[in-house]
Amino acid sequence: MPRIIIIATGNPAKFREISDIMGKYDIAVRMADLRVDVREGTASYEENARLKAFYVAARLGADAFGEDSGIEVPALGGFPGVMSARFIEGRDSDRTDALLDRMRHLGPPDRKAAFKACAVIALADGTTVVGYGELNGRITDGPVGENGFGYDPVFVPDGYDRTLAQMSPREKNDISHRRRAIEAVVEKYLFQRGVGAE
Ligand code: ITT
Repeated sequence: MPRIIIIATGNPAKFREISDIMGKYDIAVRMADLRVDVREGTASYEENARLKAFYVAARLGADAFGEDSGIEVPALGGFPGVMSARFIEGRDSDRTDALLDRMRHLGPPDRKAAFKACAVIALADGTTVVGYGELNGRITDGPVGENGFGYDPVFVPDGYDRTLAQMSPREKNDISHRRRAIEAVVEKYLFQRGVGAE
């Protein structure tokens, strides 16, 4: 019987990526069938990931996975960071346009950016494990590509000449911040549970 982890996200695109990335482990994932009603803070990805995971673990009495992520532009002081989903209301494309607008005056050296993710698994016994991931790259002048979600159409990873939205889901999942955070947290989780120890 695989272990079951409930995924505390309201974002179906994120859930698909998490589910694909976790596919290589002997873990079954389910999207939480409740609204993850947490007020996300501004302090850190980890704080928000913990809030989401604990919310679901406490209500469902099961091991739960929460993830918080964002994109950071060093030339803008790390903006939008933890506020990536919320710095203006509207759709993903509105926020992408707003970011491009703020970067209009910036040349190539200042267009460096990084996706960051923190993943937390809250265990039904009240303990937690945490993993981080990062993907470095640059922001384009305009959106290109149809795949993925969020800022994918404006982000080209280092070493590539295509945006994440021009890549297949598998290509993105091979290199993403989310993959790195998930691998880090799941390996600790399995080790702690006495499965797959090195
Ligand atoms: P949940 O909180 O319900 O998990 P969410 O979409 O609100 O879903 P976050 O609060 O973690 O997720 O916000 C993440 C923000 O960063 C959001 O604006 C995303 O579009 C963006 N983001 C994170 N990872 C991304 C990725 O892989 N590709 C594109 N954008 C991403």
